[in-house]
Parts: sequence; C-alpha cells; structure tokens
Amino acid sequence: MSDDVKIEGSLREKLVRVKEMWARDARLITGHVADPARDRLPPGQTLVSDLPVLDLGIQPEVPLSAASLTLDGLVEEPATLDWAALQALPQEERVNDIHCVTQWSRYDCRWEGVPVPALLALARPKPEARFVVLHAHDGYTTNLPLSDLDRPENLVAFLYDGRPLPRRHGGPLRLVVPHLYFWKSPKWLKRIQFLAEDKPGFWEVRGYHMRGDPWREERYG
Ligand SMILES: Nc1nc2c(c(=O)[nH]1)N[C@H]1C(S)=C(S)[C@@H](COP(=O)(O)O)O[C@H]1N2
Ligand SMILES: [Mo]
Repeated sequence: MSDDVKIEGSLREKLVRVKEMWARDARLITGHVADPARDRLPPGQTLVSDLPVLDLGIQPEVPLSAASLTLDGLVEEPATLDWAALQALPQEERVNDIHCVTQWSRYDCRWEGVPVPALLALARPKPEARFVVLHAHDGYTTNLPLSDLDRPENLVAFLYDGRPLPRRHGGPLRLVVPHLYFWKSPKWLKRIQFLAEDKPGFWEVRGYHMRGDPWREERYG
C-alpha cells in the first residue's frame, strides 16, 4: 500500500476537506492558557466521559495471525515481532488522560501493553535516528520526534480498561502517546520507521502540527 490513505467515497473526502479547512483557518485555537502543573484540562478542551471513536472510516480487521509490529529504518536490529513475540514481552499498565485535537479530553484511560522503551531497546535506533513515522493497517501515518516516542508512559497497548482493545479503538494493537494530541497515537499500528529527518504523516500533510503538544495548543502547523 502507498504511504498515504487511498481515499474512496465522497463522504470521507468531505470529512478530510473540512478538517483541512479548519487547519488552514486555525479553527479551534482558543488562545487560552493552562498550566500542566496546576490544571488538568489543556486549553480549549472539553471533558467527555466515554472514549469517542475517531478514524478515517476504515476499521481494518487485523486477525492475531496477521498482527505484528515492524521496527525498521535507522535501527541496528530491524525486526518484525509477531503477536506471540509481542505477548512474550513484559507488559505494564498505564492510566492517563487523552486529549483529541477536535477538543475532547477523557481522563483516566487505562491501557495495558508493552512500554515503548522496551521495544526501542530491542531495535536500538542508530544515533542519526531522530524521528519516526508510524504506519497503520488503514494506511494512516503520523510522525513523531524520537524523543516523544521514547517515554516510559508510552505503550504499544493490547488492552483497554482490562479488556482486549476493541477493533474500533485500534485492536489488536495501537500506540498510546498520552502527552500529545491523540492523532499521534495510531490505531492498528503495524510499523515504526526510524528516520533522520522529520516527515509529515496523514494529518500533518493536511495542516496539522508536526508535534501536537496539547498544553501549547499545537493543533495546526
Ligand atoms: N490508524 C489510525 N489511527 C488513528 C486515527 C486514524 O484515522 N487511523 N485517528 C487518530 C485520531 S484523529 C484520534 S482522535 C484517535 C482516536 O482514537 P479512538 O477512536 O480510539 O478514540 O486515533 C488516532 N489514531
Ligand atoms: Mo483526533
């Protein structure tokens, strides 16, 4: 599959175009100030009680037999871990607040999976690796600085709220990077590609921010 999502159907095209327009007009930027040391809700966010479902309208079915995670590009030990290999790694629980750029936040989301630093220890990024592109089974991509990926709270998650991650939320495996807007957390993750230079992903090409820190309201580029 190509790097970009093949957009079929006028509805999806329209949805993407609306968000592109929002990015161009810097919609949803409130300019409010919030301080993570004092506040729990980042600027311009509204608290919700359930975890909404957001994607491009394609929710790929990934059977466990096809679930795997490839680590490649600028790493010493490129690897593809299949489901059994992933399950054999030590798993941990994380509880965190999630912030979506479309302005909802949900507190205390409980995930279980493999902490990202353990995966990085296996693949061993080369010194020149500074960024990653994350690839998902629906064709979605997003980019991160390696320093934002390599954090102990980040998980390759298999469970949500004590149950296998439902397909609509990216099951069987997704990334969770809670300190950035949720578009940086790909559902149905299949590949982490290590690069020397930053490379925009699906939404970043369409005007979203290259980093996406909710405390700085880095919604658009
Ligand atoms: N593969 C994939 N991952 C994705 C997306 C997507 O369209 N495809 N959307 C992102 C966006 S914009 C958000 S807000 C969250 C939503 O995750 P949820 O549906 O589990 O709440 O997934 C992110 N990860
Ligand atoms: Mo989002």
